[in-house]
Amino acid sequence: MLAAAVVAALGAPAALAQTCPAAATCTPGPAGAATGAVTAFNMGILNVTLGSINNTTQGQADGYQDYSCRAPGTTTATTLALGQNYTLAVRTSLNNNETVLAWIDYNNDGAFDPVTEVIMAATPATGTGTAGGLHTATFAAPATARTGVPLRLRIAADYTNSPVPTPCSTPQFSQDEDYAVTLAASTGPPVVAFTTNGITTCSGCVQFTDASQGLPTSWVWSFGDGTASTAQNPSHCYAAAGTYQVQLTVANGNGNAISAATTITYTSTAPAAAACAPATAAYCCLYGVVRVRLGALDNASADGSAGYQDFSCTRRASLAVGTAYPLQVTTGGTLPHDTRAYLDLNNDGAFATSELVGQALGAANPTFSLTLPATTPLGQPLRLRLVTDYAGSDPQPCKAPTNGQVEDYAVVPMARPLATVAAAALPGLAVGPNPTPDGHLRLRLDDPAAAGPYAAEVQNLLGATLLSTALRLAPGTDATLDLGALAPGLYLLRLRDAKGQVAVRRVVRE
Ligand SMILES: [Ca+2]
Ligand SMILES: [Ca+2]
Ligand SMILES: [Ca+2]
Repeated sequence: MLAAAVVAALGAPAALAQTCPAAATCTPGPAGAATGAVTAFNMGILNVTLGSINNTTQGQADGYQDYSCRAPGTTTATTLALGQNYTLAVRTSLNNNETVLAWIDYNNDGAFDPVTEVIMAATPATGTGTAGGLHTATFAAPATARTGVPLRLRIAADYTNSPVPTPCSTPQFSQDEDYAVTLAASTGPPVVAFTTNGITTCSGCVQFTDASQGLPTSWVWSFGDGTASTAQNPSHCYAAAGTYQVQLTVANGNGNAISAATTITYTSTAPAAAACAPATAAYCCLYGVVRVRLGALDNASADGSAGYQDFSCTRRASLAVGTAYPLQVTTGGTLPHDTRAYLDLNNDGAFATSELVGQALGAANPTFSLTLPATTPLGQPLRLRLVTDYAGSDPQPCKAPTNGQVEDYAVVPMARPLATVAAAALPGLAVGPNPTPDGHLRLRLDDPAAAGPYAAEVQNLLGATLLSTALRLAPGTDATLDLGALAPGLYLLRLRDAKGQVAVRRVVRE
């Protein structure tokens, strides 16, 4: 121990300086040894880039390749700074999908720790066509990693249907390659950044995660409500609904940096919590909900592979009561689905049979018509639940889908906008006195063609119906309405004739 410490303190003589990474404790074999000839599948690692590494090679037929021990300045070694983000890009064959993983032997012991030394977790290819076969991952070397010596970078690739590669496994169809990475201490001030688990919260609590580069050693979070934290990754709960500006200040031995403000919105109006959250039992075959459109809401999401998803806090549609809206559900893949939509109209967290608002059995991509009853209380968000599963599955609001998915959204009932009603209808109708001091209104019709029975409703500006009656309009005979029970204010008088045509007048009760 003492001798080793002395050697480390003195440094190794320059002539003996390590120019290659520590020998690997394991070496993957070439693909095909167990399964016979696999060259026809054309898999393999064809190009690797990281820092100054840019190495284009042949694929699987090369077998395991150790490119790590080359002269400095070659395209198979690079120097990176601790704590800074770098992106490793690995291109594999276009012919077959491959899974790629990568590790750096940060402590230079020749072995790859599957947790602390992984820099690319199992990553499928992105891109199509000539951009296909590309695997990327961004990572930052930890403060504890060895600096100043070449460290072994191992990249493992194999067919997606083969077992996920480990640092020591021999691939069935693809290839492993090793490179060299030398780490250097971080020399500049930190670059500040952070993420959250959502900038809109309905619980009031937000998880903040530091994403700064340059290995900061101190953190000061200002949550915008007069409180602060010096934790690296704090969780914070706001006491009152509102919007808050959050800033993070980080520092290391070389300086500090202050983030721009991120706005957090705490909305305390949320649908009642759902009584059940059905998980997908056995996702399969691209079943699920991948897009929902309703009013101004348009939400793309993962299919049933993501299981139950609750979007009811952040994904809301404001809908006017008494108005029909198309609810478009895009189902995953091309197979037919059974889909049902429920709206928790009484906001009790449960979905009664009477709250089924649409269903489509044995169909892909259904569109439902959703109309909120005119009596729906305004402003309170209601939970909209979509359940979808394979055709013949008879999905239910609290039944776990076999292959499909349950997703929740929120619908916010709003007053019917004036623009949607025919204010110019019934030009021959006079309503007075308006304003009315005692609530009595006379309705006088000059147009004989418009004579007949009418349904009359008086609504407040929130769309709630306060008075509903039937009356007959005819020239020479005034109809009367009594608004005497209403509070002073502005109201809408809606008159609907036998054909369903609607006329609206604004009336003021003094
Ligand atoms: Ca290769
Ligand atoms: Ca190691
Ligand atoms: Ca209910």
